[in-house]
Amino acid sequence: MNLTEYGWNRFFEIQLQNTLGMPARVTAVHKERYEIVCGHGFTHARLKSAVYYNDCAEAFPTTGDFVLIQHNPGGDSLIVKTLERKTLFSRRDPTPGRGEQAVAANFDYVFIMQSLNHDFNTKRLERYATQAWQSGAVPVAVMTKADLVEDFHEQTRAAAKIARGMEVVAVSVVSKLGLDALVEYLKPGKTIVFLGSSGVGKSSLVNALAGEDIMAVNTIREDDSRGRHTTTHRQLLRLQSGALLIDTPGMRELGMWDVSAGLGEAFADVSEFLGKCRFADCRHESEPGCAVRGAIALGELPAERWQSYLRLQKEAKYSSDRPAALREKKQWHKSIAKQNKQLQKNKARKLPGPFGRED
Ligand SMILES: Nc1nc2c(ncn2[C@@H]2O[C@H](COP(=O)(O)OP(=O)(O)OP(=O)(O)O)[C@@H](O)[C@H]2O)c(=O)[nH]1
Ligand SMILES: [Mg+2]
Repeated sequence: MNLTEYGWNRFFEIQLQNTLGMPARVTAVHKERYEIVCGHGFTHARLKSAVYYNDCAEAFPTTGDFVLIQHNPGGDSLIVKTLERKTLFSRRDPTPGRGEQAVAANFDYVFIMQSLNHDFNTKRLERYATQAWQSGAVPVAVMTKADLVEDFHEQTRAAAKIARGMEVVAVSVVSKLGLDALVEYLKPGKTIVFLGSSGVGKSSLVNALAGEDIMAVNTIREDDSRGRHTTTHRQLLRLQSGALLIDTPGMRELGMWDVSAGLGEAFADVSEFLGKCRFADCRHESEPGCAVRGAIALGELPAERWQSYLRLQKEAKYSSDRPAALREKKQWHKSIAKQNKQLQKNKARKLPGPFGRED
């Protein structure tokens, strides 16, 4: 088995200097047991506890990670190192207090999947796109089940509007619509991660692109049209074309981890106006010469986009550094109280307000 068939490339090769161990890629994670592929083919592995649990220096591997192993032909191999990741998708761990959870690693494209009949939601698409840009990969909006709606052009237009720079493709595994458009992403050695709510058709699309039923698929619930969480673990698999796909269990909401870098790309239309205000520390609230509020007033920036940007920025800050966010909030309330106090004093003495006029 040649690991280049599983996405191994120079980025990982150069990390081998002065290290011991055989390279392998994680294809699935089952609690403490890992499915891996290495030069000897498919096998299982466990973490070397002295490395992962005692000095906590190594990141816990996730699906798609390249690792170094001590190969054991008679049983489970030992994972001794997680190689630096080219891209990473992480979210807030659903278990409180556990911080960040790595969802998938080392992918080139993120298929953000929503179904056209039930699941389409521009706000959620916006969140996923921000996360995807943050990961360092290229996002593609894949709108599924096109055969179940009469006209989807309004939805694809809405998606394209909020997801600038991201291709939007409507697909159906029933009518085969749009599958051709996805073929350009299925290149040898490239990895694509499929993300989206349960029941949107991630595994169905994996099967359609593979040309065979590899992943289990289940009908959605009739009462509330939700999926049944059929896929229970993240699975990396290789297509005939040489492309690598990571199917994931449905994730409706993403606990945002630090997405500050991704925000800039997902909200390029907003970023354009940032840093152009008269005051460098402008909060874009009531300051004169604010480029953001000016752009909204002139219709150059939709107010909704600005609100989305603020919401995601606040959430990202809160989840990545909660104590700092709370400190900042407290400080902000203090400064408002101080300004109000000054205003009352000035009014009593009939002095101009902070903006050089009677506020
Ligand atoms: N009509 C139609 N049904 C589809 C299409 N794609 C998927 N489905 C159906 O949607 C249901 C859910 O599909 P899955 O592929 O299991 O969905 P999933 O996103 O993998 O769900 P989880 O594994 O629970 O996250 C199944 O009944 C599929 O047959 C499509 O393009 N058209
Ligand atoms: Mg599935």
